[in-house]
Amino acid sequence: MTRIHRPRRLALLALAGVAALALAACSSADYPNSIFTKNSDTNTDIGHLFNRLFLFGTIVFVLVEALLLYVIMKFRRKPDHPEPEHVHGNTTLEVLWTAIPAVILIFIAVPTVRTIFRTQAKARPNALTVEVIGHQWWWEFRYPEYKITTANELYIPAGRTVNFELKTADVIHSFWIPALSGKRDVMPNHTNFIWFTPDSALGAQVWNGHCAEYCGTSHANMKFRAYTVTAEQFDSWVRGQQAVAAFGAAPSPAQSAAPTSPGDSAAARATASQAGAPAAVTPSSAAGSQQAPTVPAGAAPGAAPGAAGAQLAAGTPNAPAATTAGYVFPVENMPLHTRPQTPTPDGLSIAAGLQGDATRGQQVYSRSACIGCHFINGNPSSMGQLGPNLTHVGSRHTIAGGLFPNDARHLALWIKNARWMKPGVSMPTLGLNQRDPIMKSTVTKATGGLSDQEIVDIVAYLQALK
Ligand code: HEC
Ligand SMILES: [Cu+2]
Repeated sequence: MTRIHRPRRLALLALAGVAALALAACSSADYPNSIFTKNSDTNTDIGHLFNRLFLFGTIVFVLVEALLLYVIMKFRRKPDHPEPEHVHGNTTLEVLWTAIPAVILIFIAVPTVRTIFRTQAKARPNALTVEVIGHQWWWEFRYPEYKITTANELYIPAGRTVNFELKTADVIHSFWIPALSGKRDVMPNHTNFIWFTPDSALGAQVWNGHCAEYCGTSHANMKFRAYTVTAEQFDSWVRGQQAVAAFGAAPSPAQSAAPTSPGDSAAARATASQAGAPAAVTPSSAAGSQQAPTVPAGAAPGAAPGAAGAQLAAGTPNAPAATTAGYVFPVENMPLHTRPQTPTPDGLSIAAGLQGDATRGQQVYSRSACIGCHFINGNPSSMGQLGPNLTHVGSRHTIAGGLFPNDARHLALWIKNARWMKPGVSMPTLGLNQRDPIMKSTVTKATGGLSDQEIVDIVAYLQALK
């Protein structure tokens, strides 16, 4: 009994498995990180190659299995059958089973080698160069052509070939945007390249990027976002990013009326000169009319209430793109799979009801440890190179390697205790009375600890850096 039923049950199981696999392969829309896309020349090429190899493989599999089953059935042992004839060598057969696989290999090798040569070739000379620098555990993106440095958020124009120069500040990482291209290692003391052309039909969309080579404690937290945008949006974004930090927030009424100390008036002057820089603050809409008039400090439309007062409501997104100088991908257009959902540590919080003041925040920031690690174009005291460039941090939608949304609450918690939010980071724990998980000590006033009010002020300043 069982002897008859067992194979049938196995066959049924196998069939169910195949059916499940076939179903799973149905819709690529449900798999936003799938590599099986036609979003770029590279992925289209690799997809063609994959399909072709899969087809050949399937044909060979079906033929071989059919033959096998046929032989098993046809020559199975039957009662009273004589012992079959013993054969030694058959030239025809041997030539055939050498020649057929050789031909199959040629069919596989030619398109494979051709695709390798195509994707490994040098990028077109007119390609957009983006320098990618891997850091433990975040991504730096530089556009040498435009003199832009940003972090964790990559903007690339759809339809133009982008040539990535891959470098690392420390260990080996791997640069990967699955839906747009293959991955490539980022090696110490060596520049690797990878290029692709996002399909011109893509328009403004956002894609997930990952580090694909284990690089230490927070490797899994080393992600980034890639925005494909139209050529016009890209130009507008470039102009916005090239501008000096757009900190045009009006000083609070008390300060603008009568500076109380030389320090205050110096800060106010600094603010005014930054706001007066070309294209620093424009009232333009998202797509950006770039010739919008320069707005003097104190009269920046939209900047006064929005930038000076950071709202600490959970998940408050940045002020809408209306206050930005250049194009920024609209945060509300980000699909769920590109929005960080990382929980924050239980027990890490900021006192409720605090109002941030961007001008005060700029002062606190400019005399804190921050300036030794972060660069802000337009804030002469902030010249550090170790951490992400914060010149336009307010125009980014995520922070910390795509780990958290860039809103007031997450920024404040991050400044308070980055090492608790993301294990292993070199940014120190800075909140007063917070425990630094790496130093295993408590932050005090003497070690530069920041009060919640100071943190909220810094957040208002950072959010004003559109
Ligand atoms: C010892 C160097 C160091 C100091 C000091 C430091 N940071 Fe950082 N900061 C970093 C590094 C490194 C990262 C990236 C961490 C990561 O994502 O893995 C970072 C990330 C950030 C980010 C997220 C940026 C982004 O785009 O992801 C913000 C905002 C930030 N720091 C603000 C501050 C502020 C404000 C201060 C001072 C109160 C400060 N940092 C002090 C090194 C530092
Ligand atoms: Cu990495």
